[in-house]
Amino acid sequence: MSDAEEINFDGLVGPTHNYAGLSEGNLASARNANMVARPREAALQGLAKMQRLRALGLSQGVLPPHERPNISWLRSLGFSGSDGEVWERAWKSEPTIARAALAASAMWAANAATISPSADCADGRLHATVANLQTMLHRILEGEQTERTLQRLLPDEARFAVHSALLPHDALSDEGAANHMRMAAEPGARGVEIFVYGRKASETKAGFPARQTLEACHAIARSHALDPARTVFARQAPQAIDAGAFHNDVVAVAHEQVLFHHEDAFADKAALYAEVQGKADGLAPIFVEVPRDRVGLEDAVTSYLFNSQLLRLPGASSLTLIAPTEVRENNKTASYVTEMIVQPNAAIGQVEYVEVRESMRNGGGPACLRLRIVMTPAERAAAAPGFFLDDTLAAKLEGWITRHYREELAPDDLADPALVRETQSALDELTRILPLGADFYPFQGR
Ligand code: SUG
Repeated sequence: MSDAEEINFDGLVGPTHNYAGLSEGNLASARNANMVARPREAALQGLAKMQRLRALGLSQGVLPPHERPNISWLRSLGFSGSDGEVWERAWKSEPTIARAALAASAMWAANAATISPSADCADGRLHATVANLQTMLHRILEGEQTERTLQRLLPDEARFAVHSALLPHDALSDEGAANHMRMAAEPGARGVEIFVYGRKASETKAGFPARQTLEACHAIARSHALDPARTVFARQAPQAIDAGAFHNDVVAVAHEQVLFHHEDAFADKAALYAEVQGKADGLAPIFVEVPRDRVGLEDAVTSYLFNSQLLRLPGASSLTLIAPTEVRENNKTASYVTEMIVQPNAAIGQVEYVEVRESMRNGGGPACLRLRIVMTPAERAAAAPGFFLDDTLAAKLEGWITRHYREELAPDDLADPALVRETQSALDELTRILPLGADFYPFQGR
């Protein structure tokens, strides 16, 4: 047995969390546009989820929010003056650009990067490719800081390879781990990596945006030196995207031997099953399919049943689903889950509900908020220790959130130049709580 473990690194919700309706094809983001957001509650909900997983016996990491509003980007677009003036001017003259510059979307760490554990990579290193997130203007801004964060977290080049984002172009559209699954007999064993794409670069587009191209998946698999004999590329069902599954992780999640998915998640389910089975040397895959006549795509998307975290608690004989409370509030998904976990020999035998409502209103469930990194004990020892959550760090973060975050952000509050000062002073302090240093955020150098 290998001692490698899968560690969830959650994105800390940033102080500018708001509802701007920025993501076409993400029904929650559209539905909740211009609602009053509660940044303090959002961040505390995220932290409480991380602490819950720790209480269940799992290791947990944390990733810092990005500098928002992104004043450097606004300066590059010709705005000048003090940082507060840049913000006021941008807000007044370019509202679309300003809203993108304010988004706290880096909280959804499943979109930060694609991770391949060292067991899967020919050079024996753990590989990470930063996602270019090129489909949405507000998200394309994330790659630069994500790369710096991952370099701080994974500094040892002999063990870790952090790749820059693919050139941001429509043909190489990449949204990271949200469109990537891995099945393995246990986390440290060689796995089967499954890349899920929505379109090929040459195809004409129709319907909601398909944010992942096959070409991007191929590029990542090549850079990570994955074995083609253990790598699968599967097309997401176009009807799932059009029903609001803008990432594969809205309709499917995998862990160890288990792939839990909606009947309509994949364009060719039979081919996917056959390919996984054929490539799964040493692993007996279990497919847990939720039929559409039990849970329709619409209920899957509104409840975020599949955007749950699927994991094995220490010593447990079956997997646990960490689901959003919205799953419990939906009769269809609630009764499906209740029945599923009591089946004899259920692959998924427990459910835990977590409250991440503020994030959910922007289309981000428990699984969106985390980036999974499988680490061997040696890799964990080589990673920067300050990103791993313990009670002391959690208490510091809780105090920091409570001191710095606004309780509410209404659409009319967003123009306020004081928001720039507030978020900068919050992030400045954060660089002393997490191992970021005095030059991490661009404003620190101005
Ligand atoms: O990219 N929402 C994010 C949600 C990302 C969820 N991630 C995963 N499924 N892994 C998105 O659409 C909304 C922001 C706003 O509208 O203010 C937003 O960016």
